[in-house]
Amino acid sequence: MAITEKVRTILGWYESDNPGTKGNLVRMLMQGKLAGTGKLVILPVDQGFEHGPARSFAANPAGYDPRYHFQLAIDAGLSAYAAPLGMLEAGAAEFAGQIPTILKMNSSNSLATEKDQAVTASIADALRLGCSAIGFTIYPGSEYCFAQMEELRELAEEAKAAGLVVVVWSYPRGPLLDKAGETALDICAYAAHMAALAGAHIIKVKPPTDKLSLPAAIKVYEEQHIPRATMAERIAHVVQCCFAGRRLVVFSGGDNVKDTDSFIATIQQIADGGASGAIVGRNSFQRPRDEALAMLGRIVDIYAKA
Ligand code: FBP
Repeated sequence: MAITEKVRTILGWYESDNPGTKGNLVRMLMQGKLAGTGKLVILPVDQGFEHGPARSFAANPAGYDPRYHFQLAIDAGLSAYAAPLGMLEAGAAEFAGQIPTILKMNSSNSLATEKDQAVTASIADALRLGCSAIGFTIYPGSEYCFAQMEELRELAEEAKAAGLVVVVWSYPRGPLLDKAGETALDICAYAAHMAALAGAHIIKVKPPTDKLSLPAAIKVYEEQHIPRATMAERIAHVVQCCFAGRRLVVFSGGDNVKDTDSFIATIQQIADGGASGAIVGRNSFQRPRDEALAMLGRIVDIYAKA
């Protein structure tokens, strides 16, 4: 399929990348129902590590089977499917070539007391499994953030040399930040910017609230009247902080929201702010399959029109 002008423009943002990496970006941007639009909807299923199996899959037990998620992403016409090593190994051959995959390279878990992550896969794994991208989480603000950034540097260098795309989950947490601080606008924008600086092709952050956290930043946000009253304004600011919109920035879904209409309304506001797309895990796979497909269809429609 010929790429669209929109996809060509996006490829132009990534000036230093080799044909392999650009080809893998194209694979994601030309996949599924959003092919050619420059937008992405991704299914992430790494919550088994992050939150444990029952918290992740008991609500919809079909999700205990890794193959369920490949099929869900394919049937919903999504752009890519992201998961840790074992999940991808359990379906990589059966679904080969049907959906671009992102190998989640590091994970935390709810039993750990430290805000850190273990690297649980390699670039060789990503290539062996035919992945388009690696995914890596950093926790800006944690005591371990420098080590995490250094791990990312090494893996990103290797991934780019091998022609893979680098997706960075940038989730602020640590002693300086309470729960409200983790999603405050200045912190979210800062975390997204650091992911861009670390060389991410695709940046993944949580949708920001209208709170501000760092005293030195609050002063600037207020003096410069940076708009933040609406979700769309806040998203626009985060996107601007990622090289003036010259990086793909996708926003995560969060806990399962029972009221689908209010969840969809939030996604609409995020899209209105200029997001590159959505990466929605629990809100997808914790719903019964029919409901999940209907809801993902609504998200895809929003981005198709954005
Ligand atoms: P969700 O849509 O389920 O929030 O998934 C997005 C995600 O980034 C996952 O990849 C990750 O496991 C999870 O959020 C982390 O959530 P939290 O920070 O709430 O533990």
